[in-house]
Amino acid sequence: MTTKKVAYCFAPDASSYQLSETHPMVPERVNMTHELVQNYRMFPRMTIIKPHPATEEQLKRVHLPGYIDYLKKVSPIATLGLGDLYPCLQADDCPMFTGVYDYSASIVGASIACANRINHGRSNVCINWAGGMHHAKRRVASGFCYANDIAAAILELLMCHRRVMYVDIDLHHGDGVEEYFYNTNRVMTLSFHRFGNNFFPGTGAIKNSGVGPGKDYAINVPLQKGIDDDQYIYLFKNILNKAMERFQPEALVMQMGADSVVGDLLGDFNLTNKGHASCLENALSYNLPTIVLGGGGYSVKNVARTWTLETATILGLELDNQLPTNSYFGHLPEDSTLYIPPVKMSNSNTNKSIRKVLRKVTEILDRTEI
Ligand code: ZLS
Ligand code: CA
Ligand code: ZN
Repeated sequence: MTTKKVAYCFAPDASSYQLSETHPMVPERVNMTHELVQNYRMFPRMTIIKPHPATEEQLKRVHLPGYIDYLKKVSPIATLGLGDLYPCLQADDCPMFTGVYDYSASIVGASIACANRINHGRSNVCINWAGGMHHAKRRVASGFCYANDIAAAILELLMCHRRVMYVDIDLHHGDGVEEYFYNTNRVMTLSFHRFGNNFFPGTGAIKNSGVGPGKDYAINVPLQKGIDDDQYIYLFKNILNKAMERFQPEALVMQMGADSVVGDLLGDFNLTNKGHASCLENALSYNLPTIVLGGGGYSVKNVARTWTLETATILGLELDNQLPTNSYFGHLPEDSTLYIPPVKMSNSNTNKSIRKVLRKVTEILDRTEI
């Protein structure tokens, strides 16, 4: 049984926006998760927090002031889906939309609220499923991410913690977060991601492992299509264990992008949501103060299933496979269950290639000193 003090940060305003008519990023998935978590009766077991939006000053700690001014200025008049008329935003992936500033500020505000709870020792684990926007850069939006809530939360944690570990199991490389902390040894970034053939964002090779004092503190784990639970969990546990041993962090930030789960609209991994959640369970076993964030995830019902299961994992609860009644899932058999099974598909990762990745990453970690 868990004895962790858990806080759940929820900003309803962050989930009410639409990036464009056809955009795969659907903020509503956070409301779906919220309703399932509520209907599984988990709320009495956590402190529910309604965060404030980030202030302009807080946003400008992680972004170029001109970029934030620009987001604020265009935000009220932007038309749905006219992204390519604007600079700083990457065409189709990051369209300008009405409320883009408020949307970004509320996500960042929620992740900062998590960091503050951790800093004051009020919670051991703090959740923000709307967060995890790992591609946003100092001066530009990228990959569906407008403001980097993760970098903002890590900066806050660094005020009270000597070393912060960042672990990213989103399907995509956590390039934005890596870039913010690429030259420091106070943050270790560890991303597992689909890599090769220019798969977005194209960065995250093993050999790119940091610069200056940050050399060997940016850890990348490139993977191919079809990876299964056994291979992923094997790599995750062994790499995290080694990283924890070498780096001895005082706080942990988990990016739980659910696009690495089987059946994702943009992904082709074969992880079940139980496998995905077991990575979180393993990370929590280090008993560090931890922020748990969302991220990608484009088959929205699977995202809600995964983050609901993970909320239960944090609370140390077992959930019934039968989903409780809710307003998003219908009555079809495939809509009635929580657990997502693997599928039969080709797997381009061999056990040999997995062992090779582990060996190369271990070589880098073995060079780190604290
Ligand atoms: O990690 O692959 C790309 C860039 C492009 C190809 C797609 N076109 C539209 C733009 C240029 C090279 N972008 C990726 C971004 C993936 C971001 C992942 C975010 C995260 O999960 C964290 C939250 C991409 N893959 C798929 C799309 N973009 C994409 C698919 C469908 C659409 C609709 C809306 C927009 C245009 C049509 C779009 C993008
Ligand atoms: Ca990742
Ligand atoms: Zn992703």
